[in-house]
Amino acid sequence: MIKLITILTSNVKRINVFSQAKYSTTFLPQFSSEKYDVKRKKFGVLNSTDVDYFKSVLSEDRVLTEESDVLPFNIDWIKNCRGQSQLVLKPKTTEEVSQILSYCNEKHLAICPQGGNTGLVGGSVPVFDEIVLNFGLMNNIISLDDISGALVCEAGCVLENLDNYVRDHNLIMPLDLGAKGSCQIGGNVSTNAGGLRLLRYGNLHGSVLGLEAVKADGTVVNCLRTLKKDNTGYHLKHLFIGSEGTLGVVTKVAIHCPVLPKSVSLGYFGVESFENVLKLYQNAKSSLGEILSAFEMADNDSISATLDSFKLANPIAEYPFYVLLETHGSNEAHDNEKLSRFLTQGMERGLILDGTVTSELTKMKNIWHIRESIAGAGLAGGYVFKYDVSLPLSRYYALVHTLRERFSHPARVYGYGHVGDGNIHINVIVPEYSKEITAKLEPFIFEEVAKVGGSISAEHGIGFRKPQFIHYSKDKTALNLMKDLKKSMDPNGILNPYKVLPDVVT
Ligand code: FAD
Ligand code: 2HG
Ligand code: ZN
Repeated sequence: MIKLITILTSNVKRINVFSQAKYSTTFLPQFSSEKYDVKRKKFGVLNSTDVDYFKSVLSEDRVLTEESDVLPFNIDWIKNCRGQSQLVLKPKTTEEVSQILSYCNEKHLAICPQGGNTGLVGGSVPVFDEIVLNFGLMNNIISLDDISGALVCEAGCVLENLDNYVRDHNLIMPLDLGAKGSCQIGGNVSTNAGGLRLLRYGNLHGSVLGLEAVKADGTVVNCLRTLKKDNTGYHLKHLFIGSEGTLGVVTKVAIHCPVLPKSVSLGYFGVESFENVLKLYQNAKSSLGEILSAFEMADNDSISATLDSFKLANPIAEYPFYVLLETHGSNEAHDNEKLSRFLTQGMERGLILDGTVTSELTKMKNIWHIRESIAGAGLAGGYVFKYDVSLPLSRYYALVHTLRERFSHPARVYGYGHVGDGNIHINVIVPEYSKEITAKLEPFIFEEVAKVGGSISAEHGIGFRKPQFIHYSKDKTALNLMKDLKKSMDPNGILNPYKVLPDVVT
C-alpha cells in the first residue's frame, strides 16, 4: 500500500494570474526605444488620411485612436516593453486584413500583429509607432471534423475557448499553457508555443494541418488544408509557424485535436535533488510509457514565491524540488496499475519523498494552477528577467546554480520548466531594472547556453528582446537565409520590425 499525503485543496484558492499582472495607471514601464536604445527605422508616419482610410475599411469602433484605449496594447504582459503606437485596428475578416496590409505596404506604415498579448519576449507590442493589428475579433470556429479531429478556426480564437469547444466533441487541443485564458491560436502558431503537454502531443509543426496567412503586400496565401498527408511541394505553413508575425499574419488555422483521454491522473511529488528529478523522469518514461502526458519540475524558490505571491497553499510539505507528473490514458485500471508500480518504485528508491496523486478534477486543477501561476509570481516583487532555454538534461539545472553564485543578494533566481522537453525557465528577480544588472546577465547566460549546445529560446521566441543574441543558437548561414526569406516576403520590412532578425548578420 502506498502512503500518500492527502491534498488540502480547500485551502488552495484560484487566483487569476492575469489580474495580478495587469497594467495600472500608477506604474508605466519605460518606452522600449529609450530603455533599449533603439533607433526608429524609416517608415511612413501615420496621418489623419490614413486613419480615415482604416475607418472606411473597418467600422469606426474598430479603429482605436484614444490614448487611453491604445495604451494596454502598447504594454506587454511582463511590463518589460512599452511601445508608442497611436492606432489599434481590429479586423473581423481576412479581406479586411488584406486591405489594411496592402495599404500599409504601399505607404510604408509598419505593423505589429497582436494576439492575446501574452508573449514573453516583447514581440507582441510595438517599439515605436507601429500600428497594432489585433486579432481579438477574428474569433469564429469554422468547422470541426469529430472523426479526424481537424478543427478549423480563425486566428483570434482564445485557446481555452477552443479547448472547451472541442471537449464537447470528445477531443482536446494539442497544446495547453498557463496563458490559455488569453492567448490566441494565431499567437500560439506564430510563436510555435510549446506548453505543458508537448512531451506527449508534440509541437505545432506537427499538429497544425494548414493555415491561411496574409503577406505584407496583402496577398492571401491559402494553405488551409486539413489533410494529414500532403507532400505537394514546399511545406509553406511551416514558414508562418514560429515566425512571430515577421513573414505574414496568420488569419485562419487548421489543427489536429487528439482524443479526450478517458482517464487522467496527476501526481505532485517532493524530491530531494535535481539528480533525483532526472532519475524519476527516466523511471516515468519506462514505467508509464505512452500514458505519460507531462513531466514538469519546479525548484523550492519557484514554488515558495508562487505560494507567497498568490496566497496559495502547498498540498505537500516543503522540499528542495517538486515534480508534477500527468498521465492521459484510455483505461483507468490499466493506468492506475502502471502509476502504482511507478510510485512504489519511486518511493522505495527514495526518489519520491512525499506526494499526492489524484484523479479528481478540482484537485488536479488546483495543482496545475500552482504550476501555471509560477510565471506571474515574480512580477509583484520587482523586475523579472525571464530566460527560456533548452539544455541537455545533464546540464538542465546547473545554470541556476551558476547564476545564484554570480548574483547573490539582491537578485532571486529560480528555475522551473518542462523537463520532458529539456526546456528550463530561469527567472531572475531584482528590486528594479537597471542596465548594469542586464549587462551582468546578458550575454553571459546565452554564452553559457551556447557552450553546451543549448538554445537561447526554447519556446517563447526571439521577439524584440533577443535578436541581438540569436547568433548564439543560429548559424550565420541560417541567419542569412532567414534574411533572404524576409526580403522576399516582406520587402519593405513593415511586418513586426525590430523583432526576430538582428540588424546585422556578420
Ligand atoms: P501575442 O503575445 O499577442 O503575440 C506573440 C507573437 O506572435 C508576437 O510576435 C506577435 O506579433 C505574433 N502574433 C500574434 N498573433 C499573430 C497572428 N495572428 N499572425 C501573426 N503573428 C501573430 N509559451 C509557451 O510556449 N509555453 C508555455 O508554457 C507558456 N506559458 C505561458 C504562461 C503565461 C502565464 C504567459 C503570460 C505566457 C506563456 N507563454 C508560454 C508565452 C505566450 O503565452 C505564448 O507565446 C503564446 O503563444 C502567445 O500567444 P498570444 O496570442 O498571446 O500572442
Ligand atoms: C511556463 O512554462 C511558461 O510557465 C512561462 O512558459 C515561463 O514565465 C516564464 O518564465
Ligand atoms: Zn514554458
